[in-house]
Order: sequence, then structure tokens, then C-alpha cells
Amino acid sequence: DVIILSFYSDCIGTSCKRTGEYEVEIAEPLVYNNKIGDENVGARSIESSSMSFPLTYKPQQLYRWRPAPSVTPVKGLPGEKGKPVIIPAEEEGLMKEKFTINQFNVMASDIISLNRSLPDVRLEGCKDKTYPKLLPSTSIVIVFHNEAWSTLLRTVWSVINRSPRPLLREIILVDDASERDYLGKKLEEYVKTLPVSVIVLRTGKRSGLIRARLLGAKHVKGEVITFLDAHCECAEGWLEPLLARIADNRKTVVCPIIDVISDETFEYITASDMTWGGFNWKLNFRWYRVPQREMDRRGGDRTAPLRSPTMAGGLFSIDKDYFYEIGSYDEGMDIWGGENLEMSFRVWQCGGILEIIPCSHVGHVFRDKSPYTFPGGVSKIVLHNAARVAEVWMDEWRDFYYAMNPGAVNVPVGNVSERKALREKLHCKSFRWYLENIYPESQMPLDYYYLGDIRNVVTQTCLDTMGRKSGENLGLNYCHNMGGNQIFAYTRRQQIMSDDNCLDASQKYGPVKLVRCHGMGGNQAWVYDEDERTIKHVNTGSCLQKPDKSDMSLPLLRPCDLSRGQQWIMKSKFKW
Ligand code: LR7
Ligand code: MN
Repeated sequence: DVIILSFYSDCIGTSCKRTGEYEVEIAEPLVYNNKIGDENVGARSIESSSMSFPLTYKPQQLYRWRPAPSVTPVKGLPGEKGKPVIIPAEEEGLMKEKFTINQFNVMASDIISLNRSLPDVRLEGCKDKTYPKLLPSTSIVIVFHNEAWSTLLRTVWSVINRSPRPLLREIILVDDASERDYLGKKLEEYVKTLPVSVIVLRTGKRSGLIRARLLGAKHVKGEVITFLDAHCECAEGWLEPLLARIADNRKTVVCPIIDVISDETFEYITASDMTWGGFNWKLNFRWYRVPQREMDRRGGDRTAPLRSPTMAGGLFSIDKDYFYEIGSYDEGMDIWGGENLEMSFRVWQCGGILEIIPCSHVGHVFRDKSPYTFPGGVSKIVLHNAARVAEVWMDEWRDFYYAMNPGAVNVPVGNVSERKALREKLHCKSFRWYLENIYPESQMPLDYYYLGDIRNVVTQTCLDTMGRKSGENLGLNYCHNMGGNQIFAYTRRQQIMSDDNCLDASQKYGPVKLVRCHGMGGNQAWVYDEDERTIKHVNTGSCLQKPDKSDMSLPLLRPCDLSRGQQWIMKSKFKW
């Protein structure tokens, strides 16, 4: 194989000077199952023709690669091809007992091969996509606290088995003060036997996943950092589409589609490519349906990169230098939570791009509960982290967070001045810009008149969602002044909303329901008259009224009659 190579040097910013051209013979084929060493990373220069040339990487930072061979299923082994594993009835007791150790079925995990095969879950259109022949390499950073052996090592093996070897620089395992013997010497000895370079770092004392990742990142030798949780399985072809995207624009932060590995059976279940990341008023990360707007931008191509307002947080690739340029992570965040939204807002507001790459799939064991301790208390830590996000990045919309989580007001956020200075230094845009341009579908209303509780003049009780779901009735309860379920926003689009849901009525005499906000007016349009203190439903012309004796917790909708029972107080000052 003789190809023409051009040499580029002096790469500054996005431009490289072309300094020469010559012929070389490529020493192919590359050897798999061999330690990565600088000897066999393949050609390290840039091809003159063909590819969209990643100007931001120097020639010596690019590696020739070819797809990793598929893992062949082993007949007779449980869980092959991502199939579910069923534990025999007689072992069910033990299975349940062991479940609580990790909050997943570790017995099922333990009997599945560390090298198990997976189905190729990619869309047809992904399978014959081509990527640049030369790509930057990545180091994989996996942090863990008390992870099970089989899930941790299956993560490692899935990386080894399914990554093009020259693109896999090393795997960095960061032990965040685990209290399991097997994660000590035994792990260190084990990784020495692996066919790629794997190092184990230890935080020493419990640091939380954010600071543990920062420790791992410090040791990264590859051009790109790829973070994974410690209970993942990378599927075929997962890596190259991620790296290709970064090579194309190093300010792109990319996530795979996160498939589901069942916490009960370890079945590999493909996730939808029609969901993206959002968040609610509590600042929980949540999946939502991709809006038509984004489908249109992608020309209806489901294999095209999807611009996502937020990311789940655990699985993503980022150019190493860019990771530091935009402020890595907030070191003031403890244990778990918040860092995913923090990085999402920061990337978008400070000039980057956040994408889900539908052709890249990685499975993750989703669990209902956290298995480990949160020193200092779960809610305190999670609220602390989220408050830092709100304070630094969300401008006035931080009020939604505090209104929804009144407990957060008393949790110290610590010092955020450094993070605010970072925002200044990078000339990051406002949260309004983010809502207008990146996430117009957000539950955070762009313009709103009021945020607070809504009290009836006669009963002195407050509208209350009672924590009910979409489709259920609005409630009324004694005013507790604790925010949460009694917090509503009255918006310029005439909605009265609580997080995802809006007050909605379709008939003159009610009922008033909570329904997923659609932003189209209609049954969800209300007008508050500050003088009359009435809340009038636009479509029916009826007014919201106090309940009658039969059910004091059910607000009514009745023809407007200027009675005191139809008067409501939105007590804080109107914004306009
Ligand atoms: O103190 C800790 N130290 C750690 O090293 C706590 C956790 N960890 C490790 C832990 O062992 C695991 O490997 O950090 C990793 C993530 O912790 P999980 O698995 O308990 O988190 P999660 O999967 O429940 O939560 C998601 O949100 C987190 C918010 O802080 C992180 O961003 C996780 O990485 C993230 N996981 C994903 O994005 C996978 C998809 C889940 C979704 C949605
Ligand atoms: Mn996880």
C-alpha cells in the first residue's frame, strides 16, 4: 500500500500550514490483541486527499485505524448477543439478597462472559457510513466506587474488544475509595494481563465522581478524553463516529445513544434515537422527545448528529485541551449529581456544541436507587451541586430551582466566584440565549409574570399539584409556603405551569387538569386580572373558583360572577 502523504506543521488554532508531500509505505495490517505501543499505532501523518481534514490536530496526533472485528457469540453461554439471563428459581433468594449490594442483579452479571457479544443495534444507515481514515486517539476514563467486578471488567473488555486499537490510547480506572478487597491488588494484577494499557488510580479518600474524573483526566495521554460509567458495554462501532465528530470540530462534545442494560436480567435493550436530554425545574436531567424542529434541521436523517440541550453526564467524549479550555468540572461539586447539567449549559453558553451521535451506542445499567453512601446526606449533596449550577449558569431562572426545592435555600452553595469568573473569562452567553436558541422547548418559560403560590381569598388555601401526573386533576391544599407542588409560573404565553405540566380545561364547568404543556394556547390559556383577582380560562370564559364543601381539595371552573370565591392572590410582585 503506497499512499501520498502531506505534511502539515505549525497548527495554530484552526489553520495548519502545509509543508510538504511524500510517499510512504504503510506498515499494515495493524495487529490486534497486542499492547498499544507507539510502535504499532500505524501511520501518523495526514493524507492529502479524501478526508475532511481535521485541521485542529497535528499530524502526529492522528492515527490510521480500521474497525475492530466483531465479537463472535459463544454458543451456550448466558447473555450472549445481549440476551436476558434468568436466574433459576431455587437461587432467587440469594439473588435478591445480592441485588442490594449494587442495586442491580450482580448474580446475572457474574455468569455472563466479560467478553459477551452484543447485537448490532445501529440503524442501517450507520453501518456503511465512512469516517476519516485518520482520527485522534482517546483515553477512556472510568471512575468507580464499590463497583462489582464483573460489570467493571465487562466495561473494560467491551472497550478493548470494540475500539479500533490505534484509537484506544489507554484505559484509566479511577477508584474512588472503594471498600472492596477485589478492587485493590487483585484489580491491579488483573489489568496487567490485559492487551492494552490499563492503569488504576486511587483517590485515597472518597472524592465523588466529579473530582475522581478530574484525577483521571490529569493522566490522559490521548487527544480525546472519553468518560464512561463503570457498568457499561460499548457496542460495535461505538467509538469512531464520536472521534470523527471531534476531529471535525474540536469544540463538539459528543455522547453515544445510551442503551439500557436491564438491572434485572442484563438484557441489552436499544434506546430510542428520538429522545434528547432536557431538565426539569428541580434540575434533574430528563429524557424528552426530540422536537420536529431538530428533526428538520437534520433533514430528517435519523443517523445525523443530534444537537441536545443537555447530556446525561456519564458517557461522552471531549477533546482533552478543550475540556480544560472550557473549565473541566466544578471542583466544588461532591459525590454525585449536577455536573451533567453544569457541563451542558457551559458547553452551549460558552461556544461549544453538545451532540448525541445516533450511530454510536453504549449500554448502561440503569438502576432505581443508588447503592452507595452519600457522606453528609443525599439531598444535601445533590441540592448543593444543583445550586451551584443554578447560581453560576442560570441567571434569573435559578428562581425556578429554589422555588421548586425550598430545601435548597438553606444548603450552602460554597464559593462560586471562580466559576463565575470562568463564565466571564470565556465570554459565555446568557441563560436567556440558551433558552431562546438551544432549548426553546424547555419547561423554563422564557417570559413570565409571576412565580409563586396561588392562594384563594376565601379559603386561604393554595393551588397544589399534589405531585400528580399529567392527566390528573389540579388540587388545593393548605398553604405551606414550602414551594414545590404549590409553585406555579404564570407566563407571557398565558400558561399557568408547574414544571412540565400546565393547568388545562376543556369544558365550561371543568375539571381543571394538569396536562403536559403544549405551548399552543388553546385549553391551556388563562388570564389573570390583577384588579379583579380572577383567573379566567380563555377558551370557556369561565373562572377558577374555590371548591365547594363536597371536596375542599378540588378547585372548580365556573361562569365568572365576581364572587370572592373566584379571587386568587399571586402574592409576590409581578415582573411587568
Ligand atoms: O462518589 C462516587 N464516586 C464514584 O466514583 C459516586 C459515584 N462514582 C462513580 C460510580 O461508581 C459510577 O461509575 O461514578 C459513576 C456514576 O455514578 P452512578 O452510576 O451512580 O450514576 P448514574 O448512572 O445514576 O447517573 C448519571 O448522572 C450522574 C450525575 O452525577 C453522572 O453523570 C453519571 O455518570 C450519570 N450516568 C449516565 O449518564 C449514564 C446514563 C444514565 C442516565 C440518564
Ligand atoms: Mn451509572
